[in-house]
Amino acid sequence: MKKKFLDLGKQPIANSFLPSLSKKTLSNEFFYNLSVSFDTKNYLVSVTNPVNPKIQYTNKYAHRASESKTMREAFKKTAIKLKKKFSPKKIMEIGSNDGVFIKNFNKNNVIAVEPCRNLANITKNEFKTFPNFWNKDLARKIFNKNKKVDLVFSANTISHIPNIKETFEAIEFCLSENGILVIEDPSLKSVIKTNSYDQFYDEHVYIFSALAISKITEKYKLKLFDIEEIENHGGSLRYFISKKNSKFKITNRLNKIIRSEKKYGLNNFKTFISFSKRVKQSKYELIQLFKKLKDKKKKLISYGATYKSTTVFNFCNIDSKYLDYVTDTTLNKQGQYTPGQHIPIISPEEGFDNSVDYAFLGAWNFKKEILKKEKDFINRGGKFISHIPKVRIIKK
Ligand code: JHZ
Repeated sequence: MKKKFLDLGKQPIANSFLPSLSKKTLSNEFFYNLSVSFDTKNYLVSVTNPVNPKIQYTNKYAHRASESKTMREAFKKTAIKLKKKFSPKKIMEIGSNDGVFIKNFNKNNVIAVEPCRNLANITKNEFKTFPNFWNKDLARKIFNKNKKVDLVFSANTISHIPNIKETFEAIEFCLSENGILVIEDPSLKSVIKTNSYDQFYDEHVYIFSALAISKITEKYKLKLFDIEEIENHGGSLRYFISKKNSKFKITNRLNKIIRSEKKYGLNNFKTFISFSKRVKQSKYELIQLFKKLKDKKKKLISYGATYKSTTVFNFCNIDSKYLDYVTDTTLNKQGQYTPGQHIPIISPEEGFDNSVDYAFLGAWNFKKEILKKEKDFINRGGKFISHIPKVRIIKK
């Protein structure tokens, strides 16, 4: 049974940056009610009413996975590791974005699936790219009885697809006998532990746990046999999945993580109710801090026009009254406005200057990279603010 535990209010599509604030653009802005539920049977946490993927993954999709050094390095490291461990001959990535992962493989061995045309266009000349949504029809188009894949990789994508049954059945269909599926997605335990409620937005239909993925895979003739805790995006899990009757044996570290999730209460509705209370407190504290700084006539901006910030700004009603603008390195976000609260987005070159007193870390998942990069800002007395894991001004 699905039980609702968190209400994040009226939200726009997290990636629907606005090109202008014209009447027409504003009147077309789409909003929906974002709430989050827990399925007591499958231990699955999901957005209660997912949005239609066709309005999310368009030819204007803004996120570029290769925009941060941290992620470029992480994908490279992962590719090397997977090559060494599984020696896959044929590889497919579902949700290949701008090619940050596949570019670490021989182009003749790779198939890319990416429904956002603007992103698929980036990889299509070098890699065999299908500009389609992942489903059974596409799986049948690419593969047949004899042609199968040894490694399916998918980072921050499987959790975005509402139809779990179709997704996993299509993957099971195309895996070779001992082929493996490797998925990376934010970990539910990290989200709850660090109070990162902003990991909930329209695209994150699911926030998975090992408990949930092991139940899901069982249903679709698959087997979760191993897992790794990784640092990506504030704490993610990398799941290793194979066909049910593959040679792979369930590892001790998987059993250990499942035990620790149970101990933490990820199979218990009460855990989510107390999380929801902490989220309300976080909202209150963030608004209080922003108000206090504005009363002192400080200049506040936000650093990184993330999708996560869409949730924070709309949940907490943070607009240009508090934040002068948001800086972001992504070219196609610059010159646009944030979804729902309409804060201008500009380049760091233009906006991250001496006039800034406080910068809210919208991209808190890259805190290490950003603090290292912005030493000058910190040395001249500039301060970063984060709401993760607690609302605070970051001390040096
Ligand atoms: P970042 C997206 O979420 C969407 P977002 C998606 N649904 C998902 O799951 C995750 O990614 C993985 C900028 N930046 O990665 C670049 C700077 O300006 O946290 C990005 O626009 N300066 C697929 O949007 C943004 O911040 C910097 O120094 O929440 C970071 O976005 C750095 C490091 C980043 O993902």
